[in-house]
Amino acid sequence: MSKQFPRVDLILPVAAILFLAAQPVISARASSLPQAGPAVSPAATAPGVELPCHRIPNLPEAAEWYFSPDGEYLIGNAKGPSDTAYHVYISSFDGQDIRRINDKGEDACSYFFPDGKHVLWTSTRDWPDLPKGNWHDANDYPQGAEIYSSDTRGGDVKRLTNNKVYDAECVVAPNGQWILFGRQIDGKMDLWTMDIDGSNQTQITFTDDWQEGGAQILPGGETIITRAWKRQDQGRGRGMMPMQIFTLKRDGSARKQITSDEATHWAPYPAPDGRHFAYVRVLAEPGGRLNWEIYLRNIETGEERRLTYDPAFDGFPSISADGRWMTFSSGRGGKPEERALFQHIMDISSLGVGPRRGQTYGGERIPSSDHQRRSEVTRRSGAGKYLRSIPRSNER
Ligand SMILES: [Ca+2]
Ligand SMILES: [Ca+2]
Repeated sequence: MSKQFPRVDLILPVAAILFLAAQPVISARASSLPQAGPAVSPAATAPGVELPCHRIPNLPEAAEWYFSPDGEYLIGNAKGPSDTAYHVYISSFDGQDIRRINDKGEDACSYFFPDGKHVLWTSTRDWPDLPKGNWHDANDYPQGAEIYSSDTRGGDVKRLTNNKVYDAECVVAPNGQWILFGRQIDGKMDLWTMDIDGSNQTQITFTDDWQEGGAQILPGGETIITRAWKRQDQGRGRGMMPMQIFTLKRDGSARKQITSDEATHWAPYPAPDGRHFAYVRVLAEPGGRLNWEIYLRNIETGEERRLTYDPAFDGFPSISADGRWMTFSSGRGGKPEERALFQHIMDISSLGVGPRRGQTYGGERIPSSDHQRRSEVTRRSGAGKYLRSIPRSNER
């Protein structure tokens, strides 16, 4: 993940987390953040108001979480009291039902299958003798990282990759038929796809200069959104490491650069409307202090709205299938010396990025069955109401 960067990865190896506060986190998926952010317009750093958000109760230090298809649960990395490393956990939306999925090795990126009954995750559990590596340093990614699927209680584990190279940053396609992931060979990161049983592993990017990763799939199921940095920038010191966001088709064709200014554009996550995505921009505040903030951007027009306004790290945004909630990892509210990240949920229902009929980005259509499923997501458990009943984590 990120090199010399603040790390708090999600994937984070234990010790890594400790730094977080002062230096934000980054994860495998998001990996490699630049250290010094590019200049930002004054408007971007002006005080603003956040939508209501709440910290998920009971979860220990956590980062990089994703919603289940029905929005009732989330999956991500956390480090519980008895853990010596970050592991994959599943938590209910309200933090009342928390389970560890794996307890061996060190875990990283995870994701729900659209059936809500299976999950995908990354771990070094089967290579205890390989060097641990560093999830944040692209020059030292854990070569023992493999991708697994299991049920939502950690049973029925199936290993999908088996090699001594880094495999991580994995997501499942909206139709549940294929998996998108990142693999690093000879220091080069590229995107790959495979069937859900691990067969047909296929490389889809072949870019010697750009290092892709942290990719997601748009709701139509045919377009991928990813961030990438240039290999030549990977060794940059405390200056900056520009990152840009691209879209491409699932076979690697039709590559298109979405962002262009000299900034760090990191951790893109598509909204269910197929037209917007959330991402993280690293701001250089007055005095040179870095601040990771989350933005929502229209893919085609480039119109943006800043969603977080907090001096602490805010990153790893992901959005529920109904477009009502965004979860993200943040160091807000903690003591500076703790440097820990915790998982928060923001009510973004007012932004109108939920499922919509008709064409999405690139002329794709969300399959009607999937559209219906996303539209029908409701929180029958009342967890959303519960969450709203606890103090906001951004009350000012
Ligand atoms: Ca591997
Ligand atoms: Ca922030």
